[in-house]
Amino acid sequence: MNEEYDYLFKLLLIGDSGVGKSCILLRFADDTFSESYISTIGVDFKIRTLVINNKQIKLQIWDSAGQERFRTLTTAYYRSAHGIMLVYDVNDRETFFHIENWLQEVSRYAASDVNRVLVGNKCDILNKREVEYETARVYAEKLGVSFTEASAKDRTNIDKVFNIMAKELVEQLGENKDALPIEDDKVELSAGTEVSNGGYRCCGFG
Ligand SMILES: Nc1nc2c(ncn2[C@@H]2O[C@H](COP(=O)(O)OP(=O)(O)O)[C@@H](O)[C@H]2O)c(=O)[nH]1
Ligand SMILES: [Mg+2]
Repeated sequence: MNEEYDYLFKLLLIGDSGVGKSCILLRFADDTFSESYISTIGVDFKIRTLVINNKQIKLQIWDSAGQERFRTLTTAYYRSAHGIMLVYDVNDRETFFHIENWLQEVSRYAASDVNRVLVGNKCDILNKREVEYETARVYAEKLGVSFTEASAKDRTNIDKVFNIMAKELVEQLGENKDALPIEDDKVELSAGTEVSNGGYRCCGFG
């Protein structure tokens, strides 16, 4: 098994269906984009490694893969997550209002010290905006979380949001990487599922 990393972080993408979570993941991990809905069954993750301050940061990023539509994400999905990306669509105010609900889920199921970032996706669309940048920025400030607008379509800030999360997580942990609750993931990864460029894998759910 390839152990050539200094940190392994498990990240989750959550938010309403259609906001672009799967596209964000595909853009970040594979640098591709699809105009259609990306529907998959079960829960999928992709891997990408970043280098920050000469440290190899391996990100295992999970996509809720349609389960969010039925609100059936539970402890199994949130378990052992280090960071959670809360995504809304800047052109759909409902998806922004629902961030509040997603935050409740996070506090119910995720670790209390989980890192959270707010991402307003689809900022490439210019004429349909329903959530002002400033509104979201102030909201994020109140929550004490980082905020970025992004576009999976034209690549704006996609690397940046993952870099922000990774940096915050490293800072949060300091050098104490033994504290990472990654035992479950290690078992799965050693079963031959790890692909350095991020192979998709369906793991079932629950
Ligand atoms: N214009 C634009 N469309 C996007 C962007 N990200 C995703 N989409 C589109 O939004 C739809 C839903 O995307 P998807 O990733 O499946 O959303 P999910 O349900 O949150 O995973 C698809 O038609 C995508 O092509 C973006 O940054 N800009
Ligand atoms: Mg999806």
